[in-house]
Amino acid sequence: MLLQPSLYTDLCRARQSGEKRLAILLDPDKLPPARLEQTVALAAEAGVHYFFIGGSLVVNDRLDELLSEIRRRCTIPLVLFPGNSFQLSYRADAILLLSLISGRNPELLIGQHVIAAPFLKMSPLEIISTGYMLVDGGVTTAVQYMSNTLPIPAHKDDIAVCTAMAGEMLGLKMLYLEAGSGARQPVPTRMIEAVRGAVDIPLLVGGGIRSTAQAVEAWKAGADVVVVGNALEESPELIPELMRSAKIPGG
Ligand code: 1GP
Repeated sequence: MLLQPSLYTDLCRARQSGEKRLAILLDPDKLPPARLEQTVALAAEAGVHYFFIGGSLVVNDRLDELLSEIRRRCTIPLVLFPGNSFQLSYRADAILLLSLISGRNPELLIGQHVIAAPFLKMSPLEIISTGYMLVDGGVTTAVQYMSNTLPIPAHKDDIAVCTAMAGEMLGLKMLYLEAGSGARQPVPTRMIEAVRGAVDIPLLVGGGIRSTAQAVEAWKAGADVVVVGNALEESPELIPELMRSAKIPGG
C-alpha cells in the first residue's frame, strides 16, 4: 500500500478540508507506450492524485504490464476501476468495488462481486465499495450497452438523490456519478449539487468532462474527485492546468 493512512481515509480527510482531487482514467486498450510515458510524466510532475485503470471492455491482457510500467515511473496511487471480474490485479493499490446501483442487473449489483470475492479476500488491495450511478450523457455509451442497464435520465435529480441515499444507507463507502466514457454531456451540475446535498460520503464524478472549466464546475457543485479519461488521452497537456484548478480553494 502506498499511502498511510489508507487511500479512503486520506480521501475522507481531503473531503473534510475541502480539497479537490483529480483521477486520470487509463484504459489498458487505448494507450500506446509513447503516450503512456508522456501522460505518466505529466501526471507525476503535476501531482495528480490517482490513476484509475479499467474500461467497460478490455480486449487485451496488458493490465498487469500496464500497472507495472506506471509503477516503475511514478508513485501515484493505482486504483482498479474494473468493468468486470476479469480486470483484477495485485499490482494496483486499491480497487473500486463497483455496485451498479442505478441499474437492475443483478450481475453488476452482486453477481460479479461473488465471483471476485475469494481473489479480493486474499489480495493486498484496498477495497473501496462504491455505488456506481450511470446518468444519461446524451449518447449510448459502452458502459450502458455492456451493463445492459438504463441510465438515470439527466433531468431526474430526484431519482439520482434517492439512489444515492439508498447506496449510502446500504453502507457503500463512496458514490460515483458517471455519464459514461465519451458522454456527449457530463453529469449536470444541478444533479451533482442535489446528490451532494443528500449524502455525506465522498462523491466521484466523471464521463464527458473535456475541459478544465467543466471539471471546475463539477468540483464546485460538490464532486470530491473528478475523473477524466478521453480528453487526456487526446490532450495530455491539459493535465497541469487541471491540477492547478483542483488546487484553487472551492474548485
Ligand atoms: C469513465 O468517467 C470516466 O468512467 C471518464 O470518462 O473518458 O469521458 O472522460 P471520459
